[in-house]
This record gives sequence, C-alpha cells and structure tokens, in this order.
Amino acid sequence: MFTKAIVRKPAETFANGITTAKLGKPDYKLALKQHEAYCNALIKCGLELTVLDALPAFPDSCFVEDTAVVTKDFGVIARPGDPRRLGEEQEIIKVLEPLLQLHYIKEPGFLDGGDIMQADDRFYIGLSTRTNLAGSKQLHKIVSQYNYESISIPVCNLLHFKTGVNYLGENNLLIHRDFCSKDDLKSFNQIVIERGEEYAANSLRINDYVIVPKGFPKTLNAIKKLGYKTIELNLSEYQKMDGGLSCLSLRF
Ligand code: CIR
Repeated sequence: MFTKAIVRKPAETFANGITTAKLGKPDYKLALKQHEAYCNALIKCGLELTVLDALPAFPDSCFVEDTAVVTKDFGVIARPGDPRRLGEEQEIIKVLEPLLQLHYIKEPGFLDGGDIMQADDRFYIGLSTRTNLAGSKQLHKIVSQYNYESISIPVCNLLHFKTGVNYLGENNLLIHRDFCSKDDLKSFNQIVIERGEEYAANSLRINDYVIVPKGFPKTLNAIKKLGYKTIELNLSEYQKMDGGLSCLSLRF
C-alpha cells in the first residue's frame, strides 16, 4: 500500500525539456490541466499528495520520479544521467530529508529513478543511457542493507526501463513487445503490449487502481481482464516530452 506521493508542477519552460518524440511542442496550459487530473487520480487512489512548486530552471523537473528511489523505509537520491537534468536531485533532498532515511548515488554513478522498478522485495535496475553500472552497483549495495534483492537489466532502444516495463503486482508485468531483456523477466506473467500501444507499457498500479494512459484500448482491456480497477488519464502533453505516468510522481 502506498500512502504518500510527491509531484512537481510543470514549469512554463516545460517545452524546452529533453525529447526524442516527434509529436510537436506541448501546450503548457493543457499540460497543467492534465497534471491537475493526474493529482486528482492519485488522491482517488488514497494518497496524501505533496505538490512541489515548479522549477523553471529545470524544464524536465515535473518528471520528479527520476530524482529519487523511494520506499517506506528509505530514499536514494539519484544522479541524473543527462547533464541537462543535473541539479534536479538537489531540489528533492530537502523534501525527502524530513520523511525518510536518505542515501545518495555518487560520482561516477549515474542513475535515473525511471530505470528502477520495484517488484515486491526486489529492485530491477535498468542499465540505460541514463543509468550506468557504477550507479547500479551503488543502488544494489544500499537496498541490500534493507534486505531487498536487486538485479541489473540492460535496456536498449528505450529511454528508461519503466518506459517499457512496469509491475502491476500479483506477478503481472506489462512489457513492451520489443524489450531486449525479456528473458531476464521470465518469472513474471508477462502482458505483452500490442503494437501501436507501446506508450501504455508505462501504466501505474497504485493501491486498488491501475492508472492507464488514455487512448490504448487493448492494453486497458488486458488490464481490466486481470481484474484491476482502472483510471484513464490523457497524458498527451507529457508523451510529447518522452514522459509517462510513473515519471510524474514519487510514491511511497
Ligand atoms: C527526459 O528526457 O529526461 C524527460 N524529458 C522525460 C523523463 C521521463 N521520465 C521517466 O520516464 N521516468
């Protein structure tokens, strides 16, 4: 059960962030509206929400998931793998410090929270262009102190591990059909995302609900068929900036 979430409002500079998606420029007003709907969905899932002020100096800072890895017992302050995002992690320290025992990813380690997926007592650490071996080893050491297992998995052709793989609970795993390390995840009940619906691989289980991006009916049905209650959210403006549902919050 999650009880808390932290989100950060998108800044007016949002459209200047990093993106590879060729979907056009995001509309800031619409992004704010979609963010509000996202916050309401988290509240509906039973979370106590902290909404942080926008940080115009960091256009990608609403993707707050990348700045830390959090559990109920501890937090790990990340070290962004893209130099344009370095510094965002400093801004989350003061927010998490009063709440959690903190650890830090240090040089030469890089790690983005979007590469870390917790499935029950195990952390899967994606090795991507944003998370390197040094960062992964540091995280491994930290989580093992708390008796969590961890395993590193190569990520290819995707921004983050969770861009393509997300754990719903009950051993159910959403997985992008072209994910390159599928075999490392064999022990899960894999729900392979249909072609054309890849963005919905980043759906988000929170307590009694799975939040699914709007516009991906096959994935929505597959999730419903597993017995989950769902909430659909339009994330179009975040998709334009390579961001998805999980990226927009830290949950613990
Ligand atoms: C970036 O490239 O860093 C942002 N534009 C998107 C980050 C998305 N975060 C995530 O998948 N956890």
